[in-house]
Amino acid sequence: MKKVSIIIPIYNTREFLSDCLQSIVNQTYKELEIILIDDYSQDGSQEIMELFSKQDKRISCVYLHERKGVGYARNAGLDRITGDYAYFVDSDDYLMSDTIEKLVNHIDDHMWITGMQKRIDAKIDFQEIERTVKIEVVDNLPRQFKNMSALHLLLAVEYIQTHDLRFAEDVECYTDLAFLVPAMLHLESIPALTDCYYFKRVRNDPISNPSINQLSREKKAEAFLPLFIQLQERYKHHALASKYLDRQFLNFYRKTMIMLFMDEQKIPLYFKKLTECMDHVNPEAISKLNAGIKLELKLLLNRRQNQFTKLIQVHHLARSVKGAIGGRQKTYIQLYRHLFLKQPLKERTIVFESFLGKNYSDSPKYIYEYMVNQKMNYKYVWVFKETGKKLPGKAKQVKRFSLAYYRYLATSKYWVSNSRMPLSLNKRKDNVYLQTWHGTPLKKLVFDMDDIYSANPKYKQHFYYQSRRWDYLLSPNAYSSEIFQRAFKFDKEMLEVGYPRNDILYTQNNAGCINTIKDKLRIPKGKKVILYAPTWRDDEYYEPGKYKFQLQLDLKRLREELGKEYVIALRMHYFIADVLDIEGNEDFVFNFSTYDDIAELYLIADLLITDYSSVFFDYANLKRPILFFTYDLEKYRDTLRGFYIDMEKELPGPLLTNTEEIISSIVEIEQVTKDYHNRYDTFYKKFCNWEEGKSAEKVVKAIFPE
Ligand code: C2G
Repeated sequence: MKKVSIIIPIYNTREFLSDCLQSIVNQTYKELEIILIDDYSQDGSQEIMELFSKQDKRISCVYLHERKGVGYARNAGLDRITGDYAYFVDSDDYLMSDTIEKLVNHIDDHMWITGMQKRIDAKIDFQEIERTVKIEVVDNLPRQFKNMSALHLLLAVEYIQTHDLRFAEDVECYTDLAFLVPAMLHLESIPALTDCYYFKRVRNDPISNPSINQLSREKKAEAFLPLFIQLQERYKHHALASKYLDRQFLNFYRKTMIMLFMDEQKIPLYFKKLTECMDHVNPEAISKLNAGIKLELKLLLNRRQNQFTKLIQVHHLARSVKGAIGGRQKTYIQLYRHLFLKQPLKERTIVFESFLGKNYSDSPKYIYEYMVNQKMNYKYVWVFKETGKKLPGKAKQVKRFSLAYYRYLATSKYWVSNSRMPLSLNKRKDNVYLQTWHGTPLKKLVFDMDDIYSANPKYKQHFYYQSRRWDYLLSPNAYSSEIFQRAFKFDKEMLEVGYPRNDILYTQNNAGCINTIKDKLRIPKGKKVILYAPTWRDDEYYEPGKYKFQLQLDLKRLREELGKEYVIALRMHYFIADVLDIEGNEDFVFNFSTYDDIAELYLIADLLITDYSSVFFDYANLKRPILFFTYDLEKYRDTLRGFYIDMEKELPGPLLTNTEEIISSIVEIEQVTKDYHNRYDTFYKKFCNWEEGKSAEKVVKAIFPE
């Protein structure tokens, strides 16, 4: 049996390493030598290496004493192999259980063989992947190695040694080029198995721990350009190598350099190196390119930096115009960038938005109303999905994503919002952005989350760029301040003054105000109100921002047991797109899912039922009973999100899993209240003690000059 030496370089991949190693030790092909090279990881990856190597004798570990880079680490692996074949795996990727077996079974007399790569950005269902092996012989090697990767190649060790194949060591990325180019020189084709997979993980956090592919364009340019020159010089007499390298360079120029030059300040930093690269490009390689790019490359070749810079500007302008033709939104964004952002900033204009324009609510509403009541001298603009709302004061209402929306966002000095603003906006230097956020966190937030199950796999990256614009962040309690700083990577000013949205829970918690709201909502007189306000589930969606929800409460049973004394106010999270069916229960169940402000619902509710929503932190300001309907606690806590607090120990009410338990808790609500009295007290002190009905005033005084 032939032995396969698997080489795995490791650098700070603790969170993925077990998946990777498990998939290797579980390979159906057993004759393996597994060489792990730790490139001086700082995250404790070594513990996982030890764990696996203790359990499997085929594993050997090498520890480097300083960071040397992936090229060096793989070469260190090559120096130690004793097998017949070599195979490289990255420590955040993984294989199907029979990947190696298939490769070995089909390599026959070839020097190398490969299969397919699949990019994975969430957990996958292996069953779904078809398993019939077909062999294709690929004779267009330059095309096969377009992605410049030596992964998923099973190579005869004899071939590696005869041709002294090594990875580049002095660069942070593209090390594989140095290995692949000479590998191609002596072979004309490669068999490729069409159903033998290598799973390439697309990491969800390029901010805290980028993979090599996720390095910045600057870093990529610093590695690629000199390596290209070096390899072109080394292989100048090999037509195939030169052609392959030219193609890689031209792709790199188009995909990376031109994008990098969107910021024209970057041109002088790379101009000289690019001209040197151009000296090595065969003129034939550029003959088929479009006229614009060809001209840019010629200007590079002739060292015309000024003309080149001008042409790049034209290139980007043309791109924007072309983009703008794609639709009204794109046109607005171009106008925003090229026209509105250049207009003067209006010092006393404030744009408010709550829950992505869905409501007139939350802290932005109460900050606005405080300013209106104080008759402050500002112009106010409110962003809504549907305009025409009745608001106090004289705010201008603009439709989200309309032309006016872009104009006001570009020219208003202040933005006040409780959620993120679209990535397509560029905040200008003197703009002041108050992020009020929308809740004390129970469920883990952004950079505290491991796997991302939500509809947008680029969630962390987008969140990071969007939150860099925040100048102030509101915090409702000391517990949240600490979490926000870490989970949002927020290092600007935290306004620790409680939530303006909770002011009314102190200033209007009296019979008069409560009855006014009840009348407005047509709640029958003499009935107590149960508010059911659950949150959303990350993995149950139609598309980003549109989530599913299935009501697990048995409304009929609730009505039978509680209908005489209570009514139910249903309130779905603003992400929920499903409309709940309450047919036949209209006099008992009221659906307030689209009602603007949940704070008013808190005021009229005699008790709250929720699950993992932050609503209970706010509702607790009223010191009224709370029940937790946590029928999917384990999945939510252990898979979807993870929690910051131990729900079983710290919550101010019982965790219940079905309608019957809810009914009995409500029937016995006085006893439940007594049972949870002490916990409620501790909870209130920890989460509500900054609230006293004056948060809006404190925020306004901190940010807006009179
Ligand atoms: N909300 C609501 N109705 C619901 C649930 C939530 O009106 N049924 C509002 C509340 O103001 C709540 C806010 O939306 O405080 C946030 O809702 P969560 O359920 O806590 O979920 P999420 O939007 O994911 O925000 O730090 C807090 C978190 O990030 C949670």
